[in-house]
Amino acid sequence: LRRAELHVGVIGAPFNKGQRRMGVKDGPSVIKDTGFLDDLRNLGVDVTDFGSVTLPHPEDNEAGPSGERWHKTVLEYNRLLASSVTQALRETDLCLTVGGDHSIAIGTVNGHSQVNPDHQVVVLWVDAHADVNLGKTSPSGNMHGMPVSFHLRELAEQVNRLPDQWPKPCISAQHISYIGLRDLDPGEVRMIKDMGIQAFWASDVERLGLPAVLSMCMEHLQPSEKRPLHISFDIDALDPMEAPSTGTPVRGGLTLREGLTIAETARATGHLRAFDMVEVNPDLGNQNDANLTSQAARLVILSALAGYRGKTQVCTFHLNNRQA
Ligand code: HAR
Ligand code: MN
Ligand code: MN
Ligand code: MN
Repeated sequence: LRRAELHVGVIGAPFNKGQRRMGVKDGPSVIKDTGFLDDLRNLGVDVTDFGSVTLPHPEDNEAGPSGERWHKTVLEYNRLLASSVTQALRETDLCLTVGGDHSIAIGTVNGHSQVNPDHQVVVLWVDAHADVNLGKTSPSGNMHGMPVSFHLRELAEQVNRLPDQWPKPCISAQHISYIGLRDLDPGEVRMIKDMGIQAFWASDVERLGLPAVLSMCMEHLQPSEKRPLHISFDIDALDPMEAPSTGTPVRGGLTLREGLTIAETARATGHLRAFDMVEVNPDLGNQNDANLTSQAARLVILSALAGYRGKTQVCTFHLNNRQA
């Protein structure tokens, strides 16, 4: 029996209160229906399914002090999710969280950062949007447009947290990079500029080419044993032709091929420890749209976790597993 190269813990996060479209709650089930867990096992990945995180108590409809919709519900849900992510990472090498809307990255990044508090988690945010709004800069009040703001130390004083101050900021502006941006609010553009966050817009990918963009990202973030890499992958980073069933599609996005290359490159660092796949909403568009979108999510996941692209195993790097 050969020992698995990688042990992955998978968490479902069927959560939709970070925005106003119900169907994103079904993201985890339609992505699981693609059979990706069996695909991973067939590719030699050891998989533990940690099941789904749901709120045990009724939802609280109240908004936050700056109009953050479902503020308490979103943050209480994420506190639960964070502890599941921490638990999964104590037992496995890599935690895959399948959403759900992007507000779940409040919990995933926080939970990841708790695993070894001395180690600085570095984050690659792959998205059409920057998701760094504060309550007061958000045009919508939707908290899926805010998760990054909760994590940044530079914004610590400006974010509305739970009464016990959860979640505490856990990353600095130099430890996050963006790829795929093309739809930002004016306040977000200003904050990213002021904090000096590394940001590659879709137009930068076009102008510089993805390999150059990825090497600049990895050089900047420097993933290592002491800087575990977290990827938060919003399916709307991809062009709507590749992934139409998502709540806030923006044309002019990444190709699926580019999405797979990002995933493979992250894997090849050997330091990928957490991966979020979010914003697949099978209610939007027709059945074909939903299938295209969940298959795109499946392929990105297989590339990130197994270096697998369709029918060809393209990436043969060995991971620096903790137990190795
Ligand atoms: N920036 C807009 C807002 O804050 C829309 C962002 C939300 N869309 C997402 N997140 N899918 O990436 O409301
Ligand atoms: Mn193990
Ligand atoms: Mn997002
Ligand atoms: Mn987005």
